[in-house]
Amino acid sequence: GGSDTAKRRAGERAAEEVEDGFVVGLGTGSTTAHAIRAIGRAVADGRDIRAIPTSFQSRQLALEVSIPLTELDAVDRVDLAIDGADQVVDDPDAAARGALIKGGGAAHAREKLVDTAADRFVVVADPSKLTDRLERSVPVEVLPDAHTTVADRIDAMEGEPTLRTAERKDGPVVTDNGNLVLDCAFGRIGDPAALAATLSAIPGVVEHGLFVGVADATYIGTDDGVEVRHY
Ligand code: DER
Repeated sequence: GGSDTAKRRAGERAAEEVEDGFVVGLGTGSTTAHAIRAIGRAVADGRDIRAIPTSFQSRQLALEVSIPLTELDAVDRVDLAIDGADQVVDDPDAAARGALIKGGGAAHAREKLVDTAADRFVVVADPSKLTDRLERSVPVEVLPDAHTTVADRIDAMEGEPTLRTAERKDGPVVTDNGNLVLDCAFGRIGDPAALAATLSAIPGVVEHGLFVGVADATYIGTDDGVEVRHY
């Protein structure tokens, strides 16, 4: 992935949007981790901020930096969500500008829930995530019983499904929700909205990593600054 300096600049710039009294959705991954640490510093300075984590990892880090935690069913609104991405469409002329592929960390089900529940959702990324067309594999979280039936449907759609295997555990990655992940290679995705709708309709699919039309902005960290894209 990109440089840690770039990731840190993006995360810290997004954290500057957090105001006193905010409820903030905390995404998952190494770039958002910088935002979480910055929010921890704001809390230490006396800011009144509550956070809703999107994974075991983001909850652990929020606890580590003492950000008070809450849940969706305990708040009236989520003011801002900050999250990373694996790919961001950055072609100014693309209809899918701002579309994302997420799920590299297998946290995309709760991420999409919190990111879309927020009044404003900003992405934090380094330049290596930018693309003119989405083309990475799309992570699809599936009920464990459904991994073969969903794989068959993905095969029939010219997608190449691979059950995500764990590194230091025998067998597959198991998500925070107790499900499995199929990484589905469709090649270059011309119409992410259409593919997103098709994937969502497959029985056994819990959530997929196509985030289309949900991001409000992306902060792109570089080695000497931060760029912002508004959608
Ligand atoms: O899983 C996700 O969607 C994460 O946001 C992730 O893919 C981005 O992780 P990174 O910031 O460590 O690249």
